[in-house]
Amino acid sequence: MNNNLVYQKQTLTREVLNKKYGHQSFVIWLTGLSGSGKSTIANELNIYLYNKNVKSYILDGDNTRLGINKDLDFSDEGRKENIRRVSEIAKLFVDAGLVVITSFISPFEEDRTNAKNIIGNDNFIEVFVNCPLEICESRDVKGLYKKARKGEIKKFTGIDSPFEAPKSANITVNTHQNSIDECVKSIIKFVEQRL
Ligand code: ADX
Repeated sequence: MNNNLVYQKQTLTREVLNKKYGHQSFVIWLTGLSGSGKSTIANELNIYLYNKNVKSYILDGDNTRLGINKDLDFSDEGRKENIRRVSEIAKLFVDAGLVVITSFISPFEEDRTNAKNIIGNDNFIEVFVNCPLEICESRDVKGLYKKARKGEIKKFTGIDSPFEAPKSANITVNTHQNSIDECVKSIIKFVEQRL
């Protein structure tokens, strides 16, 4: 930590921007296994918000790992740093007046709690995108479960790396039982009152 830093206040604060844009800013944090439907749900939520003239942006694990987080692996430490960095980015976006939809496996309770602390409890809506491993594996959209079973990918979530299901998510959607449309609608119902 550098003690020679002073936080620089700006005139166009989040409050000013929220007023100007006509909506609040916060984070919709999607957590769930690979293949559970996070990215699809994030995309549909984003379109819904766009059509309502709400400024929003998706932070997606695959995309951020191709860029800012390309130096990180899938070890517990790599995931921890991944979630820490994207939480700091999400926090900046909230400051910029946006609704942020994050799509990260974020398998560890401790890292999600850390994310909530960085972003701020009041700005954080945790959504558990629930789907049993067998179903995610049978979908295998990216063919990664197959590779993980063959041992070609190590530390794959659900196979040889754990997923700690959230204990106190604000919303849980079950993508094995309900359509994407139904899941998106139930999330919207919850977040709409926060806009
Ligand atoms: S997290 O665990 O650190 O939150 P993140 O959401 O960023 O993961 O990235 C997950 C994506 O990376 C998956 O959707 C999958 O496409 C890809 N991936 C590659 N290797 C792994 C792995 N070992 N475990 C999980 N996902 C992996």
